[in-house]
Amino acid sequence: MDILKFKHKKLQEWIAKMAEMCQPDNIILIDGSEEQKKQLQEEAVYNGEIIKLDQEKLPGCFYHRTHPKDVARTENLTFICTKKKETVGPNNNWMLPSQAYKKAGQYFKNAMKGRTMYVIPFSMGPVGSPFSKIGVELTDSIYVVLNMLIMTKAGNAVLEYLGEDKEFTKCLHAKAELDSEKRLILHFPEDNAIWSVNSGYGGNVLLGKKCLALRLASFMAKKEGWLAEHMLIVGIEDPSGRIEYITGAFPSACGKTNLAMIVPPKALKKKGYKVWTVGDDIAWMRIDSDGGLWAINPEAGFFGVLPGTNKNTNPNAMETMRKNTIYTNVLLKPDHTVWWEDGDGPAPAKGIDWLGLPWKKGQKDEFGKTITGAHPNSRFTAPIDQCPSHSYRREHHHGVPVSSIIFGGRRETLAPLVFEAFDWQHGVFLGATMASARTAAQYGKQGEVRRDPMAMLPFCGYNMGDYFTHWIKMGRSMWKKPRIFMVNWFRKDEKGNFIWPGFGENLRILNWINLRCEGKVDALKTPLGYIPKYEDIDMDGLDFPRKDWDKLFVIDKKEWRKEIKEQKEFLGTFGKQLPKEIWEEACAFEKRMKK
Ligand code: GTP
Ligand code: SPV
Ligand code: MN
Repeated sequence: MDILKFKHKKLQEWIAKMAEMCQPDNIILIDGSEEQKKQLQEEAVYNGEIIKLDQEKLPGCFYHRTHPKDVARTENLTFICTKKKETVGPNNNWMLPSQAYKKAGQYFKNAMKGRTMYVIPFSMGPVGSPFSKIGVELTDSIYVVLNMLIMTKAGNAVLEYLGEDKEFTKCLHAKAELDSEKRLILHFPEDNAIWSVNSGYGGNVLLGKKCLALRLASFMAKKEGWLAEHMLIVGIEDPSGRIEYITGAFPSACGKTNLAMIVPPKALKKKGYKVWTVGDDIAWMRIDSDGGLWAINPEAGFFGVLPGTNKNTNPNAMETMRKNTIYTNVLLKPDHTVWWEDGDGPAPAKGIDWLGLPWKKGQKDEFGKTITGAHPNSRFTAPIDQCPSHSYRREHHHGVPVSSIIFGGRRETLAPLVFEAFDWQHGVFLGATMASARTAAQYGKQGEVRRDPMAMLPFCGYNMGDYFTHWIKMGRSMWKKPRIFMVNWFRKDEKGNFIWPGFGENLRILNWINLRCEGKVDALKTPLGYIPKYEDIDMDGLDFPRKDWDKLFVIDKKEWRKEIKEQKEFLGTFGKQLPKEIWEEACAFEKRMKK
């Protein structure tokens, strides 16, 4: 085995050490060239790792199935490894670094025998920007390499930037045997390292994404005074040309990608509203010299949910994935194109499902349940700049100014369509007590409501009590604070139907949010916060009567009192680490609801 030579000594030594443990047959450097990418695609097609789709209908597109027991992030196998257990808080699984290295080391040992180790130098954010972070991922999966080439800026330019001694995150990944019993996703914030073994799925293995850009970055952000958040970033341009940028945190599979590329309803488009997509999953935010908060998206691609995505719900996503896209865990049609539930067009008569089994339309399992062709967490990986609404500002190293932050979740009852926090501290409380129904993006009981503060429960790399304190401090350091809002597109009526049409129509709500930020519209005060007046929402082209609107804003005080009890119980789990300001907000809310 010949080891590549690098002028960066630490990089050289680290690769040698990891290769010594994993024993790959050879080592290949990912240079970021089109030529090498094509070669890797061919090789992966040849060895069956990916399937080439119809290159006329879907140019540059490929298909991949992950192991049936490896189709979503596994939070129970994800650990933050620090010297002290208190550092990670009740929100994380913890392991002592020495133990973690030892345990995973057994699984990595000889894991790449007979395989190639790929070395991927990558940048989260523009290469060379002071706000970007560099990582190097070692992996034995071409699927991972091809995804990283879309999701990050990877290749020679990054290596050059690293020079002889610049800092980078050491990321090690091996599929190994894909054994779910031996799967571990380990983070070492004190060593700036990540080890992931026995998985081949998304957030578990594209180590720049959740592992670096959220878990490790949140840890760094706390120290350095910025925010690393699970947020979309979108700009809304009004007919006068003014653009307001909104960032939004919703838990996994709760609508970030959709909102990031929202298409204005016809009547609003005609008036001149435009949308600018900056990011759909992660935002890094810093306070700039103007006293405001500025956001960048450290990613270069989307890793988006497919079921439910179609020409009507998200036309920009459909356009984005027409070429150079990797489709994971969907139905493969006989003509080598793909299909998923609630996608475009009727279900095909037959195909090969996400498990790799022959599939027929309407086929039921032994319990009479319809067998889906695509896994509910099936996804597409596509470059952001293929999105028709992508923002030219995405490449600016300082990002875009944030006017408002929205928090949201999937609540069938209780939570109104939208309301505004009284101030920053109240907004932090709203984020801290957010809850949402569990989706297919994580293992666990689907539909169960769980607390997911700022949609960061699975991604905050340290004690969330300290994280709330950090948020409060950030507010104090800004003299141009974004306003904070809560939204819920998912409230249902007695019959179980969504009351609000959602998707593109959500722009009407974003417009109200922007008017609030510009001080152009007043609102109604409720115990929850400020809610819009029906007449202040532009309903042009939408038949949405007042009686339905009112259903979206019913405040059931009895149910809310139950909710407050649960909120307080949850906040209590952070013990003395919980900032007193948040507890005071909870008590104040309780008092308002008693009146
Ligand atoms: P992650 O990539 O897991 O972080 O998810 P995400 O937050 O980006 O969620 P995404 O936009 O992919 O949406 C997930 C699911 O919610 C899809 O099936 C969408 O069709 C559905 N969805 C998104 N927006 C709305 C909405 O406004 N109303 C309704 N009813 N469904 C929505
Ligand atoms: C999420 O689950 O929030 C995702 C998908 O964005 S993954 O990258 O797999 O974490
Ligand atoms: Mn996400």
